[in-house]
Amino acid sequence: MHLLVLNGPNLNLLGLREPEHYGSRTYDDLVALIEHHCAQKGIAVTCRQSNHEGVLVELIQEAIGRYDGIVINPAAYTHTSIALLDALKAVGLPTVEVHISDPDTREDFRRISYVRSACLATVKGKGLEGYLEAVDILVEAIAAL
Ligand code: CA2
Repeated sequence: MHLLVLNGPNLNLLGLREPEHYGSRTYDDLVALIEHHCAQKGIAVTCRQSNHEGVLVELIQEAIGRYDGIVINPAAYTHTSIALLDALKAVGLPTVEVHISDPDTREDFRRISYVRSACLATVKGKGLEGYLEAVDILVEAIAAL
C-alpha cells in the first residue's frame, strides 16, 4: 500500500508563524511524524507540499496507478477550489481531508469545504497528530475495499 499526503499553500511555514493555530512544529517535523507512523504500519508514503493550485491538481491526477489513497490538507484552497474537488472526483481514489486547526470554529469563510464531498472522512482540530488519524482511517478504508 502506498499513500500520498498532500499539503497546500503556506503549510511549508509550519512552526514559523501562527503557533496559536498550527503549533510550533515545522513542516519537516510533520513529514517525519507521518513517515515514522507509516513505517510502523508497514506502508509506503510520499509527502508533497505546494503553494500552487495547479501543481496540486497535477499531483492528484498523477496519483492514479501510483497511490492507493490520498490524505489532503488543501489549506486555504479548501475554501475556494472547485478545481481540487474536480481532480479528486476524477481520480476517484479514497481520500481523507485533514486540518490542523478546526476551521469550523474560526472565521465564517473557513466553514465551506469544497473538497469535503470527495472525501470519505474529515479530521480537524487535532494538530499534526490528525494526519496520523487520517492515515489510519484511509488504511482501514482501503483494506475494506
Ligand atoms: O487548519 C488547517 O490545517 C488549515 O487547512 C490551514 C490553512 C487554513 O487556510 C485553513 O482554513 C485551515 C492555512 C495554512 C497556513 O499555514 C501556516 C502555517 C504557519 C504559518 C502561517 C500559515
